[in-house]
Amino acid sequence: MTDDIINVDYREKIPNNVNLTEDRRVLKALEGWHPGYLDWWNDMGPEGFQESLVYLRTAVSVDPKGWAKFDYIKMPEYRWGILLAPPEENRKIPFGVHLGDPVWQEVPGEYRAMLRRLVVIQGDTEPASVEQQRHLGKTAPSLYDLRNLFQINVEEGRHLWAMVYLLHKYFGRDGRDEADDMLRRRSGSKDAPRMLGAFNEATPDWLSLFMFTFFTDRDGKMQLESLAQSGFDPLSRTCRFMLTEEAHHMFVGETGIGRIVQRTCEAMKAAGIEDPNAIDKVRALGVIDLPTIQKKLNLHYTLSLDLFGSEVSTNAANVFNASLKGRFRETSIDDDHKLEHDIYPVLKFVDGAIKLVDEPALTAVNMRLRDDYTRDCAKGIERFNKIIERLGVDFRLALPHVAFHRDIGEFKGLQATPSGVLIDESAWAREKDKWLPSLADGEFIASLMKPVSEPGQFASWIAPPKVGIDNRPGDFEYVKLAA
Ligand code: BYC
Ligand code: FE
Ligand code: FE
Repeated sequence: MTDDIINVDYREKIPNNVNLTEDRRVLKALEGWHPGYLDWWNDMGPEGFQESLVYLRTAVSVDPKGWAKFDYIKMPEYRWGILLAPPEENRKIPFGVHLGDPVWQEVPGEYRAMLRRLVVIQGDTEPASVEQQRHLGKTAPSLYDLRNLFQINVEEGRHLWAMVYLLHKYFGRDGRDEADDMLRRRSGSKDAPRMLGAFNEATPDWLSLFMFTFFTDRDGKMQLESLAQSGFDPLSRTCRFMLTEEAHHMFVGETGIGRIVQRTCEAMKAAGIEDPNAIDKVRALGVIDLPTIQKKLNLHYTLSLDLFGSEVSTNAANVFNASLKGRFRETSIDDDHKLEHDIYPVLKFVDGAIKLVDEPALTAVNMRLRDDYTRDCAKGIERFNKIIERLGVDFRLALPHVAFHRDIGEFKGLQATPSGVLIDESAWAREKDKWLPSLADGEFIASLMKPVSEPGQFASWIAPPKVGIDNRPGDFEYVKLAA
């Protein structure tokens, strides 16, 4: 592999490993888009911290063994780059009607619209998350957590660049228009909302942030894994590098929730509280009670389930057939990779009951990806349960049933309990505050959200991390706040 593919050229205004200097048309188009991006970052990026020095990693290579460099940097000066994982030699299309053909380096004309739609939807989520999280800096439980939030934010900004590069390079004029629209839509806006449901929801507090990065960034992982299988090689290579960054986002979610759970259990034990449902007593300790953590989990898991689209979907069948978007770990699945005759069991609402129904596997690829996602989530939940068990508290967190609180697909418009029992509207209205965060829960959590900005100090409701970022000591000043 030559060095100019592995290493990133930082002498350029737009760092990249795609040889932009020799691609005048795309370079000019991106330079035209850049000022609008910076305006967007300044308007919609982390509020109140644009002048702070943040200890951030920047990707300087795409070598899996060492691609990041850590340094203090002001976020608006972050070097957002265009980085594609190295090409795999002689890569063949791993699924769909083009199975076995050499991968495409250009967009096949017949699939242009379909592919553009995938790139636009993927791209739209990235700035959306930055917008959703822009207020959280003001209530960070520590400088360590503040830094992690900002690391995620700048990398989601880079993920937007990744998709915008594809739009400018491969989709001509309409690609340029789509890239401009990415900076025009706003999370939660009435007139120009972001495209997918979960990306228009609020992220009001840090428990929500950790749930979001655990559940919604994990949808990102699953979707990127599927797109990394694409027969369109530039998309595949882009997604492969994004996945290396995604791992950190999920780490922040998982350790964040784990540290909150740990702190709550430790505080309960120290105070001699045995009953996890003694909510007022637990809250009086300045920690978040486990039932409230369960409610937040219910909310963010189900919002993220909706991101997989309908269980049975012709859109999904078409993009699979066209060899544009594959399945999770496509190449390790033992089947024909065309799904001409296979079936897949789909949980559906039939004759008033929830039943498993065999569907053509081709139309059920969304369902399959969602099942893979659920398994991945469940493993994480078990790791939380280990913490609770180790600290001797009698409580288990669990994923709710997939029919609970859904707005997309088979269970849209129905009401079900977290264990999957169908109920009517009035029962739902009566009970829902037991299952989803209520106004009062939100107010309680908000009352805990006081910023902590002494190096090495943490808010009452969260345990310190086991290790620092980049092996830094516990009292490291991850963010130097501007005076
Ligand atoms: N909200 O056949 P259907 C990430 C629409 S996250 C609103 O059911 P399809 C990240 C759908 O667009 C990963 N609308 O589903 C995480 C369609 O509308 P049109 C993001 C929805 O198309 C954290 C209609 O319903 N990447 O990276 O098979 C931080 C019928 O669609 C929703 C991707 O999603 C919804 N939830 O699947 C930062 C990958 N669901 O076209 C970043 C690219 C469906 O009829 N996207 N609809 O008007 C896709 O592969 C697919 O578009 C989806 C939907 C899986 C999202
Ligand atoms: Fe992302
Ligand atoms: Fe992410």
